[in-house]
Amino acid sequence: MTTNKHVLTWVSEMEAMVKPDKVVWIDGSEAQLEELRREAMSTGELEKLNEEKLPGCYLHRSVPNDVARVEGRTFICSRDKGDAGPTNNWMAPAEAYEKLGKLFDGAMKGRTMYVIPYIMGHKGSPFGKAGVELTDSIYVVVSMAIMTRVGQQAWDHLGGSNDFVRGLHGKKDLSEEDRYICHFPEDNTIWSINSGYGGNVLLGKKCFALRIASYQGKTEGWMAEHMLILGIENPKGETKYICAAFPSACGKTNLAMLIPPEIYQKQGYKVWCVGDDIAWLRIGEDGRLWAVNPEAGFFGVAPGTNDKSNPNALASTKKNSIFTNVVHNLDDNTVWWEGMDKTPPKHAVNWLGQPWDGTDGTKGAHPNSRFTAPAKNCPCVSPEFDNPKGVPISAIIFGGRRAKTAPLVYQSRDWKHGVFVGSAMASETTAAAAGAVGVVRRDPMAMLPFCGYHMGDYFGHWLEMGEKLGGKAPKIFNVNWFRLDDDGNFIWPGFGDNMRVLMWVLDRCEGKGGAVETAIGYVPTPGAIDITDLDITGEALADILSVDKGLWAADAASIREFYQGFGDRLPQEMWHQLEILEANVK
Ligand code: GTP
Ligand code: SPV
Ligand code: MN
Repeated sequence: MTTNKHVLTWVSEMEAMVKPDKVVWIDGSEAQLEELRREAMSTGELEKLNEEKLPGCYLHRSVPNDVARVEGRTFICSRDKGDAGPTNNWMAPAEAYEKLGKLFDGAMKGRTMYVIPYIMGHKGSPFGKAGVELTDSIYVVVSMAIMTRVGQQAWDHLGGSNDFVRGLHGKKDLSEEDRYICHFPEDNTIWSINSGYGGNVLLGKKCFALRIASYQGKTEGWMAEHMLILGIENPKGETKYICAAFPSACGKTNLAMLIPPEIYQKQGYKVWCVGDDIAWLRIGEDGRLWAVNPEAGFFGVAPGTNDKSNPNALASTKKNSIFTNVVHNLDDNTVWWEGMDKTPPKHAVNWLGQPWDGTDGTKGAHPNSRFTAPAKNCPCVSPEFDNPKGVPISAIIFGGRRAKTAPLVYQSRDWKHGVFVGSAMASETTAAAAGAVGVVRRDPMAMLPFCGYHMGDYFGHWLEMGEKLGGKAPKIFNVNWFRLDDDGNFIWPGFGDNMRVLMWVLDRCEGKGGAVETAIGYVPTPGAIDITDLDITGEALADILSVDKGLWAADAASIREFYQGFGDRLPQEMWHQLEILEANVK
């Protein structure tokens, strides 16, 4: 418990508004969490899974209209509308507090309000930040205990300070029409109502660690990014670190814990996972860019995760994990999802809670069904995972899901060009957010749904960070694992074999690695990417490394249109970079 008067005052104000029957302060102890899990089992909110096969694991279902982030109901409530920028929904803070205040009024009557103290980052670290989430959901409490560092350590970290993010979440009646996820960056505050889905309600994650933290980073001179962090250890025992930003459900968790192909394993290469979704980046005393993962767990996409595509993620879910909206296999009380193996369980319940045996052509698991697993479970979790200093970054990789246009990999000419490449990222939409799937949209730095302020200013912040980093700035690359052939098949094998591309990236960081300069940047020479043992021809590789000027001219036109939306807050440098591309593809 805490004596922090800022916390106590705020909690009692919120309590007066939501009027719970009871308030329970979460201490992070296993005994308290176990008591809560038991209570959730008695109401059906959680179902206990097979204790031998999946010890400490639970199944959870959200309601069918609440299975993904809701970008249309997500707001940035800055005082000045202009500060939210053209890519965010905006509501005036006073209006949002009033509107949601009415919804929250008495919203916890007959319920318990849980007070969850947590840290994003590490206890005692100047880079760790405290948050407090109030919620009426046990699912949220037990998930936050996996995803963040919860309990007394957060009170110790905060001390008497007022510097904590105030998160209020209420399930209310899960009404879609009155669902709101509102962020008040100038007040360090998040209010979320009428949802029970991960990204909308585990407020430490996207709401705090990206939307609020990106604003804090801009103000305080650091960056909060939608990036995985991984380390590649060479046979001499030296480890180089890479950050990569891909949009939701475009391969961060998979890349973050990849298993190296045999050719690299034999030589002694290893891959270490520092983080799979969020990176907080700062300039270290040595002038380099350093990254920490502020989270403590993985909230990963279940479908497609199997012992070939991502054995490390699968292993991470084998104990103390929560599965949401997957198939419940009643034969042995375990879970299943599409892409786990080829045989759906015969005697099962689908994500909607209905009997299902995989024969009626419907999907058993929701495409955005997820696992919530402690990072410590991951067989390749980095020895630096708990290091509050983080790890030094050699390369930054942007990437998206694109059937055409973007080659397998290319390197930007320099940091400024790299910022342009990130700003012009485009990707096909996925099931991670409500709405159409497979539509190409611009998603700068994979931050479109997560930047808590004007994105023109955000590009400016990237450029400024590059100025400060100077010659020590990481090199910037772009990848696309998702190029399709004429029959709609992925050309590149992907997954573990993406290591072959990362090796070229690291080579380039050391001034090695063959490359040719093209209209869009440096592309590997044939032979610079090792395809030993791969079922891909040199021709096919050359094809996915090719740069089609016609397609890029069309892309440049679409970037110009996109840029126009940012008005005069788009840095001049971005226009300059676009003009270079336009000239190059003419
Ligand atoms: P969020 O948690 O939503 O931020 O997603 P993420 O970026 O961590 O994506 P994740 O690694 O969970 O991958 C999402 C989907 O992409 C899964 O269905 C994967 O099977 C698929 N995927 C990941 N990597 C590759 C790849 O290299 N090639 C192909 N073809 N598919 C991939
Ligand atoms: C994403 O959608 O990018 C996720 C899942 O990582 S959520 O936490 O729902 O945002
Ligand atoms: Mn994500």
